[in-house]
Amino acid sequence: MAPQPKMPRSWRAETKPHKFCPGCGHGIILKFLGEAIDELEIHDKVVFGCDIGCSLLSWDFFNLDSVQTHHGRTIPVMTGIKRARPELICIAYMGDGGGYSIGAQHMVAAAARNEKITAILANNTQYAMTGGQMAPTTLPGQKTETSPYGRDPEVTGYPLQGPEMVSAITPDGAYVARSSIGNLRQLKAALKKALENQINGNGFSFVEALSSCPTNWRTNAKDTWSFIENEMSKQFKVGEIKAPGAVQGEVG
Ligand SMILES: Cc1ncc(C[n+]2csc(CCOP(=O)(O)OP(=O)(O)O)c2C)c(N)n1
Ligand code: SF4
Ligand SMILES: [Mg+2]
Repeated sequence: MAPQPKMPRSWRAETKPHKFCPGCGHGIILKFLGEAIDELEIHDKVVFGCDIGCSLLSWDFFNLDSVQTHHGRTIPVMTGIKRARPELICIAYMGDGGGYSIGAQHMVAAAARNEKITAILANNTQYAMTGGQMAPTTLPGQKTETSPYGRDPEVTGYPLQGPEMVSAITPDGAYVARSSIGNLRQLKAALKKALENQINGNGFSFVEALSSCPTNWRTNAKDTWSFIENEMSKQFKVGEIKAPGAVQGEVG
């Protein structure tokens, strides 16, 4: 008999194989989110919310209470659920367009208020679901459908440093990190710490994960990894940025 894939307990097996393209980072991030939920044994308490964008393909990904929201509105929906039922563990999962562009005001407001939810954002440097348009995270010189000659920072600015922004506006108690699908141990450690921060009732928890989109980047496996490791990681520094009572430094 062929070996069976080992799935986190929190995954919904009957919806696998999942709907993301081959090589997509979303599935990798959600695998380690699932493992973190398993290890913390919080299945009965978690409410998973996903945004519009390719993150919406996770609406039936987990065997957990799940809700799919309008574009950019996952943070306020999960904030509402958390305020009504503080004993629940509320996770808002979104893309860089959802969190830093159309939903930027919600990210800023929730961070400033230190809402006790966990926001997880997949940064793939563009609006993937709609065909690869420029996003706040698009790298200088990066070609997209709406920057065919490469992003010119003189005209459209430099990439938004989301975790650094969230770190600057959150009060004590917040947990903020940037991780990457290029460093799985660090990614899982950051996701687990973000959930623990909510379990402990400390404040807003935020993890940005550098993610891949080979479909819109039009890259093979080698070039996909090279873009993450050599281009994205230079622009976006991976590591823990803020943690209650911790010395600032690398996660995991
Ligand atoms: C209010 C609204 N505006 C625009 C859209 C069109 N739209 C759907 S997905 C998307 C971009 C998603 O990009 P991102 O949030 O980065 O997620 P990704 O697909 O890259 O994972 C846009 C602009 C929409 N669905 N709703
Ligand atoms: S278009 Fe990109 S982000 Fe969307 S599922 Fe495919 S690889 Fe993933
Ligand atoms: Mg995106």
